Amino acid sequence: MNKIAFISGATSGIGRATAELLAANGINLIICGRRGERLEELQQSLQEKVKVLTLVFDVRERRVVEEAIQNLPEEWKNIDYLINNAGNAHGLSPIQNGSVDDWENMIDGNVKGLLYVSKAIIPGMVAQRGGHIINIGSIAGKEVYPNGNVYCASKHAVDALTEGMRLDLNPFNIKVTGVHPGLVETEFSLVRFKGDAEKASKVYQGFQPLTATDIAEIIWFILSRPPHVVVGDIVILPTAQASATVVNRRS
Ligand code: NDP
Ligand code: 8X3
Repeated sequence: MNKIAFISGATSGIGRATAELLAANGINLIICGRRGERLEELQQSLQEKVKVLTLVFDVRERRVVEEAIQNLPEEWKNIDYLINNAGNAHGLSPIQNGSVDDWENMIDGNVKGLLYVSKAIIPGMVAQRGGHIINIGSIAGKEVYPNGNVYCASKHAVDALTEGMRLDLNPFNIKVTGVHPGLVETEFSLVRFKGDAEKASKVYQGFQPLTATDIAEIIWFILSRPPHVVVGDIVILPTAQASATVVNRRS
């Protein structure tokens, strides 16, 4: 079997675009998310090119994640690439007004979920003495912006875990990369603002944001480097964005 990539959060945005680009490059895929119908549609559209396995789970459910990965069919067990992409922001409020449910959602999904998936997949990479883990962080993991508090904290944790993984997995020839995008137009803001499409669209007004495909192309570039090269850490911004808070908007 050709190389296998495991992509969490493949039902939308960056994860979906990455699945499409990896399939175009002959990489077999394990695609995950909570929305099973979307995973099936994606499987249908990619399976002429590569083998595609779908796993429907919520990354916050530790036992479900463990069981799904432990029970992978034998031919799917040797995962070469892990793209830890599942995650979202929930809310944008000053800390004193924040919702504890939103906080738990972000910490449980963006941090603990990433750990549950990694914990289940890393032993196979250690046994193979190889593999590549890409953690999708954010500019919010490099800087803190007003009202971003807990989302920023969750992405700072992803940044620290990426460094920790690179250090600990170094003896086993496992590559670890942190990919940190700025503003990418996906369903991200729709989720952050709980389905308020007008509020979400304003985030991307007056400048040209990144697309999910822009990030997928960077991910494929990183994965396709020769064995002796690893991109450790990369921040990708729209040209109009200079920092988490400075965006050159026309209006
Ligand atoms: P989308 O909302 O379009 O996609 C998020 C994906 O994550 C979906 O496939 C969703 O699947 C999955 N997901 C979210 N929560 C869970 C969960 N609890 N269990 C399983 N899957 C989950 O947003 P993006 O594509 O933009 O986001 C992808 C990653 O990129 C996230 O980690 C985000 O923080 C990061 N990022 C995004 C930026 C942006 O500006 N858009 C910038 C920087 C980083 P489903 O709902 O089907 O479960
Ligand atoms: C997503 C980018 O700036 O909305 O991580 O936090 S931002």
